[in-house]
Amino acid sequence: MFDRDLSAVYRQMLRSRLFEEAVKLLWEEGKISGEMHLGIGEEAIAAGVIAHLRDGDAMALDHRCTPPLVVRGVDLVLMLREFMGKGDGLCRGMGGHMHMFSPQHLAASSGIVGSSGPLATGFAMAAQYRNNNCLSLAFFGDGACNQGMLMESFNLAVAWELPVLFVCKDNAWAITTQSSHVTGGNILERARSFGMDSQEVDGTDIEAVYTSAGNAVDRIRNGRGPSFLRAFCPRMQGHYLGDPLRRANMMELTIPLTKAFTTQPGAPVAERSGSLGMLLTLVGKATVEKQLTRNDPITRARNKLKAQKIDISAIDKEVEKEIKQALESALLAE
Ligand SMILES: Cc1ncc(C[n+]2csc(CCOP(=O)(O)OP(=O)(O)O)c2C)c(N)n1
Repeated sequence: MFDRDLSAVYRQMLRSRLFEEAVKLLWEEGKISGEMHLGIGEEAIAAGVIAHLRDGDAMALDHRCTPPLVVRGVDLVLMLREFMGKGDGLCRGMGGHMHMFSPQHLAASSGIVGSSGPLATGFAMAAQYRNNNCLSLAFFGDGACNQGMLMESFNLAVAWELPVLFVCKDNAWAITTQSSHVTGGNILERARSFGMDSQEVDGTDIEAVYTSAGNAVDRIRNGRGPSFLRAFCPRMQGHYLGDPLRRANMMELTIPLTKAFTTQPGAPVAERSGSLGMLLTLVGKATVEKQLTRNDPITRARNKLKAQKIDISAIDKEVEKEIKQALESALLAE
């Protein structure tokens, strides 16, 4: 049951979306250098899970850490300054968008895929030792589920009944690799095989995420050990901003691909055909992914609110203003 005003959770989702759209603008203007991984499409997961946290709970995050940090209340200007590599940023400009740390919020992220597992498990061990009824969250992708350190974390968290919620944001991709091509068995069954309470949820449906995460958090706070939540979500901006796979266009690819296929000498024809087939499948999937706006968690939340006759125009305006001001302040400090 959704026991909370959906509009409050929608506000958090929108804050994250508009903030990341501002980040995208800065990146496009060259004010943020290097790779930028956005969590656009993951807002319902961040807002629906984090809504159940209390003071003293911790978050260990991956390279798509912006939505959870925004939702948890980290200062937006400090984040923008950090992304721009400025000395007055959240981590003195030395972390960049992937290595964020806010001691006040007990939140840290890392670009080492899978590392949120051990980090959250270690925090959970400390919480258990202190007996303070706090818990930790680990956010990671489906690609991270093939990392040994994450499996080791599942194992110890179950064996020692640690208060940790493992959240897999499953977008079916790890850069250009489809998870299904490199994953044995089923991720949910894998988590269950450790003896861990494990559920699957549509990560674009805020009510479903909120409810599943709430059940898991209650269970954890009642001392029943860790839980695993697999939340399906779209990867709406590709792996990172400027992702060539996302921009790939069959018209533009035809000439270089034909050239590559016919150039001699080279690999045997069978091998070339296989590679060409694989490439075309990837481009096709990325194109379909680009068009899947019906999976947009923000649109879905708005539709739900509209169906409940809840007017969100005030929220929209307030959030737009908040993000605009954050952007202006971050740029003013130049
Ligand atoms: C230990 C490690 N191996 C490889 C990489 C390179 N890498 C960066 S992101 C990424 C894909 C991660 O996929 P997933 O966990 O599903 O997250 P997504 O990017 O799809 O959200 C990889 C392999 C890395 N950063 N760390």
